[in-house]
Amino acid sequence: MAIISGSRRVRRTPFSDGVEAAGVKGYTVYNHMLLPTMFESIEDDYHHLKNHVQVWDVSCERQVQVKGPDARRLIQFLTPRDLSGLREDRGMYIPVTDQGGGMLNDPVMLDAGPDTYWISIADSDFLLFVLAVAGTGGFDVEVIEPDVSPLAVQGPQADELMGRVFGGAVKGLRFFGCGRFEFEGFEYLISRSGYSKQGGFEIYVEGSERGMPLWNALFKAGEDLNVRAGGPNLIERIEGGLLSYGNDMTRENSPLECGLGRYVSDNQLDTCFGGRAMREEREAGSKQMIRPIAIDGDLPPCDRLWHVCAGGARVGQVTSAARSPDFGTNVAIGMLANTHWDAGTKIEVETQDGMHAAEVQAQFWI
Ligand code: THG
Repeated sequence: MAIISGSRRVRRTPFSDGVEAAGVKGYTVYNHMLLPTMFESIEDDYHHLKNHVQVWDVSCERQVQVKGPDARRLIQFLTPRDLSGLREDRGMYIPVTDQGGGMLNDPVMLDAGPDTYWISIADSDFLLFVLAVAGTGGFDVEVIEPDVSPLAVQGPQADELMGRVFGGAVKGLRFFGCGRFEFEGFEYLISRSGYSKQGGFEIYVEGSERGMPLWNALFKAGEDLNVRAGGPNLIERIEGGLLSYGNDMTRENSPLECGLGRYVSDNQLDTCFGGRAMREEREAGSKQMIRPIAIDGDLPPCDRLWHVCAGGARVGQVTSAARSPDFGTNVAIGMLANTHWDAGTKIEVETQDGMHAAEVQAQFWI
């Protein structure tokens, strides 16, 4: 593919200078912002992520800040996940749907202070939706995109590196736990989370001017750990079954079809947006579901939707696929009809280069 032309619409991030100095080789655009996807090669970055530690510019995980007396009530209206367990020291993954139960976004939400929540969004114009619901629903809230840019530290040496920069206490965070930790006189909100299965943290950097000093400090402190710049890795996230909104799921899909049923709470379905549709689907059973799929042969890049066929009929689609060095097969994420979603089912995948034999897996490669 050709290079991306920069402009104010395709926004730079507070870390873009560092990303460029580190030799970024590939970008995608996410929430109208640059997201680095490749430094050495997808495979080299993959091995490095699994063995060392990487610093990721995930500024494109923009925050929708909802603040005010009705903030909590508004967010509970927007998600089917029961938020009664929300604590200020824990983030929560919350699916959000339209009125018909179609996925609009799958963000992470955090308590960012008194009556203030940050919704760390996937790639859809979620701010517009929240603004409209808040305004027409009479919720007493202010909705903005604050100057906050997540910086992720991922990989087996993430604890060591973060401890060096923010102090050892940060290593005490549990999965999705969060707290404030100091660096150069400012307290950063940090959570143990991130878009990989290798473990790590996300630092919510408030104030663009703080971006490069923190970036540089992490690289300096991690020199002997072989720290590198990285980004969400295609192969690693498919192995781990991490879904990408807009790609593996869209408004065409419900949270249940996406395998996110554990975040759809029965006690919210009478009151939340899209609840009736989700209840009906839960009672009737889903017609299709996200499944892990192993595909044979040499694959072209999965840069479009691939049809899945069986016995001459279409039974689903594959939306992410890559060769996995560690598992010696092509790993893939697909949406399969209930007639063909059982583990062990043989299917065929139609790529731009032809048909490939494939098999439904019992679980992702974790
Ligand atoms: N971190 C932050 N914001 C984000 C993402 C992130 N916004 C965009 C995108 N990623 C949102 N999508 C996801 C998808 C999966 C997860 C987080 C955000 C995730 N899932 C855990 C898993 O599948 O293992 C389970 C989470 C749970 O059980 O609560 O981490 O990565 N800030």
